[in-house]
Amino acid sequence: MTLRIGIIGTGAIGTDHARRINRVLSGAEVTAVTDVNRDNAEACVAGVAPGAQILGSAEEVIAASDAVLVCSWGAAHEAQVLAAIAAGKPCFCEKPLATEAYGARRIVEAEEAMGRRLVQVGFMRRYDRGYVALKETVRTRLGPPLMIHAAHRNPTVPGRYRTPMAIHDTLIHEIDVLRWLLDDEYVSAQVIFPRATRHTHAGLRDPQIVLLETAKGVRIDVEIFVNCRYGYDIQCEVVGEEGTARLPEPTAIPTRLGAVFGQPILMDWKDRFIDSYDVELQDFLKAAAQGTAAGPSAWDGYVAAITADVCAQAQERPGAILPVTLPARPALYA
Ligand code: NAI
Ligand code: ISE
Repeated sequence: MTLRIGIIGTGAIGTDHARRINRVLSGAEVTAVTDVNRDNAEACVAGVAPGAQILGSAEEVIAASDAVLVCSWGAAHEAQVLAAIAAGKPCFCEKPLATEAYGARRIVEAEEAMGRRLVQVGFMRRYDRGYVALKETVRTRLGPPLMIHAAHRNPTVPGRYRTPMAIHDTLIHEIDVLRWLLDDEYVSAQVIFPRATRHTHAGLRDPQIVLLETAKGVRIDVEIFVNCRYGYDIQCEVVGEEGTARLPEPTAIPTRLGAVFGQPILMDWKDRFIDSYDVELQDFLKAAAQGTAAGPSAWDGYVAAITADVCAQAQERPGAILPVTLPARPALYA
């Protein structure tokens, strides 16, 4: 059976997911799309989803599909995911699950009431070969992890990007993947601001350093620098009792040319985890065919949202160490 997939929000990533479902992955076809900007829906259909009808609302897409992808702006995710759960349809939601923790909690509660998992959150780094190998090394060879040094650097961001987005849009990936990497939970967060780059503006403090502490006592520093100019660069080094391990660099051809030893650096986030998007969505399609969801859960999205809210509060009080308090994990997510 070919799953009928609906896509809500056909901008950059919605269109890219439509392409991979129709051209790369197996078992599904994009049959319905919607976007508040109809031009974007038309461009998506014309470019990569010729078999899809353009519908007027998220609800119509949900009704017409076996499973849906929510790829709209973060603020719209909560209502659209809740509508998918209410209809009993598996739903892949791009990060963030909701822009504030209480929205994510409502999704967890709705899924619990339904009694089965229906939501997968788009934390694709858990599917990246580099992070998977790093996790295995940490688990088997490094001894207890003590510290993580990480960095999330973008060459530039759009003018509408503001200070809190460094947490909700950008750091959210590290919040999820580092907790997964360590199999641990956060207990506190702190934000400090170094000297600002001249390439930013009044609405964006850039760079920032977020310091996280876990229940097992691991200390994590994450640099977020979204106007670094030189490339899209994701770094992660774990320091354990017996040694250190690093996230591998993306494959690139090193050159010795003109008296320079060189290695290219990617500029676009779309290229950095391109394989992991394929794997995460294939995982979604496999579970959706059984009427359920796998992979990063609504609970993971909720924990990330709670942590992000604390980090955003910590931005308001630079230097203050704020507690991260998590509720008990429901049985559905054991
Ligand atoms: P975008 O701005 O290119 O596309 C979003 C689309 O959603 C636009 O076409 C917009 O018109 C549409 N839209 C907004 N609100 C809507 C609503 N209520 N109903 C229907 N359509 C609506 O943004 P982009 O980069 O595609 O991001 C979309 C989501 O994906 C965001 O939550 C973002 O954080 C996430 N994302 C995840 C990435 C990842 O690495 N996992 C990478 C990039 C984005
Ligand atoms: C973007 O929205 C993403 O999700 C990318 O994966 C991330 O690395 C980038 O910083 C965000 O702006």
